[in-house]
Amino acid sequence: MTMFDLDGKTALVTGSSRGLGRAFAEGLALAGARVVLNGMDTKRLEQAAGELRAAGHDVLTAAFDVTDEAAVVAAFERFDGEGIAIDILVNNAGIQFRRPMLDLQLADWQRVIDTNLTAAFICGREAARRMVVRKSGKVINIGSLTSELARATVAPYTVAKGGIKMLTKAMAAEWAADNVQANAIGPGYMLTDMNEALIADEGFDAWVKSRTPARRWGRPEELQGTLVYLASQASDYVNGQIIYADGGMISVL
Ligand code: GCO
Repeated sequence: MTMFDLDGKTALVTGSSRGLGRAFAEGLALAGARVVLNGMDTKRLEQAAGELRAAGHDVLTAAFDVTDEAAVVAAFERFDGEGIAIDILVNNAGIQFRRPMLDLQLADWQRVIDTNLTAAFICGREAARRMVVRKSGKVINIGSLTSELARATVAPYTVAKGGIKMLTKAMAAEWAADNVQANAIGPGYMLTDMNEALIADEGFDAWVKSRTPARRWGRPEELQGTLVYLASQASDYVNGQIIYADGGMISVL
């Protein structure tokens, strides 16, 4: 089963001081990767790093704003200078902003698009510039059920996640020939702090449980296996795909 082994690989996970990103970093570390945690809150970032190091994992931190092109370029130049080759990039950083479009300000629309979509392009470009030279790399973008289906009040998130699905295909189109595989994961409704308000809403909670064949919310750690698969040799001939880990929600009416 060495095809899933990430020993000797270094993975950068954006937005990984909490939520799904934290679970993704842990999953890659459990498979043997050195992980680079990213976030804007250095206190939270160091706390997450300390927890993973206490569990015996090899962890670095890189605090930069994924929406700031200059900061991303500088971060990758730092990695170059320190001899850190990013073998696996997980474009996870994302925000949610729930508001009907009729009441939505352009600035709020733009903030979500910048963080959830454009940042994946910027970080993907910087990582791939190095991966294509090494003729090896894995890019895993984090989509959503809203990569396929819309829900009222989350338009910018939905548009960004739909873009993530197509950005993944575009990355495959341009980078697969250099042995860089770009794929995506579409999480279902997961028990994360971003969904706290939804989980606490009895009506929404009942809807998720009735609409999901598994009849429950997902746990972040339940995404780790899909991520390790897409980050490992096991998926070397898989390109441009989005794998839904959603309890079956996207597959049924
Ligand atoms: C929402 C939720 C969703 C989920 C997830 C579903 O407001 O509907 O935040 O967007 O988080 O993206 O795949």
